[in-house]
Amino acid sequence: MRIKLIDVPMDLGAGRRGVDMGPSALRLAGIKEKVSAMGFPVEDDQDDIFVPIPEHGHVENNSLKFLKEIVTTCEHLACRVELAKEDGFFPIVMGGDHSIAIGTIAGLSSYYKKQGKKLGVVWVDAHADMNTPETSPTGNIHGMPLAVNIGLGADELINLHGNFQKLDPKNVALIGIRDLDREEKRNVKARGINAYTMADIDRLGIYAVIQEAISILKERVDVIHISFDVDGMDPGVAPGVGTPVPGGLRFRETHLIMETLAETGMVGSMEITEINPILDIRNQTAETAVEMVCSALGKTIL
Ligand SMILES: [Mn+2]
Repeated sequence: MRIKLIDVPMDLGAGRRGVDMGPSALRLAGIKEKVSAMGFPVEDDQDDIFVPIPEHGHVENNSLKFLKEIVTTCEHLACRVELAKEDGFFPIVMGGDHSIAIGTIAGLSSYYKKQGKKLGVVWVDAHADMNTPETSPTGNIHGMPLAVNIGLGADELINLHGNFQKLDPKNVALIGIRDLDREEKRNVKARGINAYTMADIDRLGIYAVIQEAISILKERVDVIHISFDVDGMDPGVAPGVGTPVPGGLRFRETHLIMETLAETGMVGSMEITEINPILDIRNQTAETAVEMVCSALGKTIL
């Protein structure tokens, strides 16, 4: 397995500055060295993805802030991800706010569609990211990417990198959620997403939850993408995030999700989002995220 690292230093979809430094924090935490040390060749993507800073962007619609800029960046990202897959790489996309998932998943979906394969996604997050411009209280696009991927939301976003539905909602497992907007809850329930709240995890235990999610996906899909919003973890483990919510996944619980996914042999790509180094403590959040990446690639304790 050859790995390609793709940097997306974007914070246009978030409500506060700082997650644009996520790729730097992950590199400083040694993502390249640690993945290389597992025996995988790691390459950097040769083409920098252009991301304007918010000060140079334009908010034309308060329900979809920085829409034009995010569309341009995500389209570029979708092309880079698709090309990486065509060249046989396992892409690791480093965000950036979670709106980058619109680009990552559009690129993956386009690639797998041509291969006749079905894409599943494990989405680890404190939030459901299932808002639409109508339901979002903020207009920040990082609260919308999962909705967009299943075909809900602004046309410019859902038709990005091809006019087709990028993801079947039944092929999504949403894990760790604990903070949803009222209307957003309705979107999650109505669309048939396999959602596992922190209350479910408390009751069943994380191993039962991830096993159930995997057994559902195994029946339905050929490959799995991990969309990892680090705010899915508890703020005690991952304090450096833009939107911390108490009561999240603990250190070992998060590892076990990744380890169990790696055992399926179905994971073909991953993205890490929402690391905010300004709010972090000595880069601990990025360091933890790198450990989770290694687990997702198959690192085991023994
Ligand atoms: Mn998210």
